[in-house]
Amino acid sequence: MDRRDLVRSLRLVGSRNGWPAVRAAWRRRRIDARDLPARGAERARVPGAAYSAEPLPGGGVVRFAQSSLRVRVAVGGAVFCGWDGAAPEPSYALAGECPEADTRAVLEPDKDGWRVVSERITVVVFRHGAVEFRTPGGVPLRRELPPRWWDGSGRVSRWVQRARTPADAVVFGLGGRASGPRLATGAYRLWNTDPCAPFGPGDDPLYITMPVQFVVADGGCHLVFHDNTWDGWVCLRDGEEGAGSGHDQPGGCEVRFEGGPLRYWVMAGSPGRVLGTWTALTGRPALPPRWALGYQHARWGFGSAQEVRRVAAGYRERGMPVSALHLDIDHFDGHRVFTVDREAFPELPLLAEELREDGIQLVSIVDPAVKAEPGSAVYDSGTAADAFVRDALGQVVRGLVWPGETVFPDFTEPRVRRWWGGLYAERLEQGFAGFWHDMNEPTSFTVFARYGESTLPDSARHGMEGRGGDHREAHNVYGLAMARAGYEALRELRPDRRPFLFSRSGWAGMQRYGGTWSGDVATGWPGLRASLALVLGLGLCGVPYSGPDVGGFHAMPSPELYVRWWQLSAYLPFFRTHSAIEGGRREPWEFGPQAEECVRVALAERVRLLPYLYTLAHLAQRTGAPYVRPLWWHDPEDRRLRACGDAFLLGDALLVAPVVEQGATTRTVRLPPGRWYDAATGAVHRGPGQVLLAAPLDRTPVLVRAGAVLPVAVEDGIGLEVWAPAAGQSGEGVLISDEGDGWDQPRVERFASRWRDGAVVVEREGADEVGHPVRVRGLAHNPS
Ligand code: NBV
Repeated sequence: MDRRDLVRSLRLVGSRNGWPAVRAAWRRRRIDARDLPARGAERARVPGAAYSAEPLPGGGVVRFAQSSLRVRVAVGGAVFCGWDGAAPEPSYALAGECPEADTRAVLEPDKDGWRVVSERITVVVFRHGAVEFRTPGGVPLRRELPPRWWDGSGRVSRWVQRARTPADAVVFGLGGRASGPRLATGAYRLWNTDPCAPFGPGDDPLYITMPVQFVVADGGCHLVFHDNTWDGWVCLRDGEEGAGSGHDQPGGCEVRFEGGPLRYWVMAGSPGRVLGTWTALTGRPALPPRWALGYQHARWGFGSAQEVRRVAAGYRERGMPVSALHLDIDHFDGHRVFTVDREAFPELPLLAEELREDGIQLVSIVDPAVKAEPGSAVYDSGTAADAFVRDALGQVVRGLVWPGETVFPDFTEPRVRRWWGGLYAERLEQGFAGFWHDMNEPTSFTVFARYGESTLPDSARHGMEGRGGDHREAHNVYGLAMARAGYEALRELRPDRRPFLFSRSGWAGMQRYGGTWSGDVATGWPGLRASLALVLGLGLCGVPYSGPDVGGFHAMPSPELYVRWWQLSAYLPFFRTHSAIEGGRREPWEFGPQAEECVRVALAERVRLLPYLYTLAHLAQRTGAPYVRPLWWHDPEDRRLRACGDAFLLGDALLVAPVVEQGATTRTVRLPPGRWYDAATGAVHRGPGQVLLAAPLDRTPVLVRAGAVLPVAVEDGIGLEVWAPAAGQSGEGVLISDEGDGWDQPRVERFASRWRDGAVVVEREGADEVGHPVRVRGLAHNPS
């Protein structure tokens, strides 16, 4: 048992939930001991020698002595590999139907075995089951060694697959990892987990795990996705470069699963292309309503409508626009989901209306666990709908969460999703405009991890879309399926609005339904750094909308830390202050006048950049490209950029270098190639290289790409801020705008900037007039 677990467990035992938690842990163990099939004898297996191959649309099938491999290139360029007859469907990750096979790709004999040549990847299948993926130019991207299975009873096979990647390859992704964005040598578990304590960079796994690796190497980028929802591990080993000595050790990756199919997808190309292909396969990110890009404020423990009004008034009086206030579980009646504490929050719809008139939306937390309490409406209707997870003997499984003894909807059952979705009608009637899914790993309190994890029993039964299965297979997609239930319901209940939903847990494809946030990130400088790692890593897994609890979740940050957290988050998609009930307040005026002033500057910049951020939201939805991108986005072959995880590109135009070290008043910034302007001073810097920038407490270093045309808010609408291109060069920008909600086609305006007759001019594609006020910047350093 580690120290964290001990501390957490002792704390829980000492609390009101102490004995119920001991009982719940014991019950969970007993159910699993009774119902989980014993592992029994297992038989190890490898594919053996290939004996035949048959071309099929998009590739073909190679038959080995003890297995078979189907290779299928899909339209769009993603390559599917399925062993032992595994097909792409059914899959929780795929959005809709599996894409058609690209019939131009065919399986043909090769000197090593067989190969499938496609537009972006060449796949070579070796005679004993190794599979190599190469760029069209023949550069190896990854080589999968023959897999190994351990076939057990009940059709469950564990399996392991090792791969080699180039010596210089670095890996990102695997969901939300606090230690990232670049994932170092180590073992990463694939099991969505509530750490049940504030987390920092050393804590793993967390709420969102995904078998998605984004691999970047000099020879090219690729994404590999093992489409398997079971418990597993990915062990990464950095390669070693022999500094030209010819002794390069390849990088290594070992993927193990406790069951489920051995099937995976590989896609390659530039980072933008890879994410385009990935989100074409698993769904484009949902477009949030415009207000969801504004600054938002949450608190566990507002406690009453008066307090909500007081906080809203505080922001209003100080001229600090807040776009949403979030109500946590304390607004429920006894922590029961889909209820309201009517004493503390009488007439919630009225409060919502009042706030809306001030431009503030109300967001509601939604927990999946339902208090097991006959007579309460949600429990009774769920029982009537047979909605709750049962054990193998047919008893409803009970756990322990905030309201006490609880039961858990089985979101992997379509009819349960419909029942659950209907409950959002109550939330809409209360006036809520957005939804915050929490505790959906799912979490059920337990003591001492060795008596079981803080979730449902492994043997608990799930519908799995009619196929039937147990929690070992359903666990990782519980949050994803809950998000689906909420999203689909909101589309029906409020067809003219775009759903706004973010979920603590999730899996590959969750971006179709909404975004996520950090969860309970620890207050402290390491927590601040972890916040950025999470956003960057999730973006590379296709989930572009996320952000941390600004200020950290559990304790009061120092004014300096609070300011730096604000300054980072003002450039992240989801921008929300939040804290635990005992974590202190997060209103800017609680941190003294100097901090308040710094926050005011950061907030003003956020507001100014809204048209740009909203354009990035539209671009994410159209292309899968995250708003927040690693510095190597356009230059993946630059190893120094790959090593840099404490700065990022916001879209194509901005490079943000937040201060994440206590006491720092300067910071070094690594620059991608090109000409960059310091947004504060206008000073010019040339990349590639490294510069030292001033970073006093009231400033985040931000650089702007020369030639960028940046849509920004100006007094009466949207203006264009143009940063002079380098001499003889041109630049560009795009503005995508709409009503802020709804489904109407947005307006897309493309702009180009260039030098003409000694002046910088901007033109709009296909139009004579630019149509927006233009401000040219960076001229002082460009004598014409
Ligand atoms: O609902 C209370 C909290 C919430 O404030 C937080 O954002 C979630 O991550 N919730 C977790 C449950 C309790 C955590 C200790």
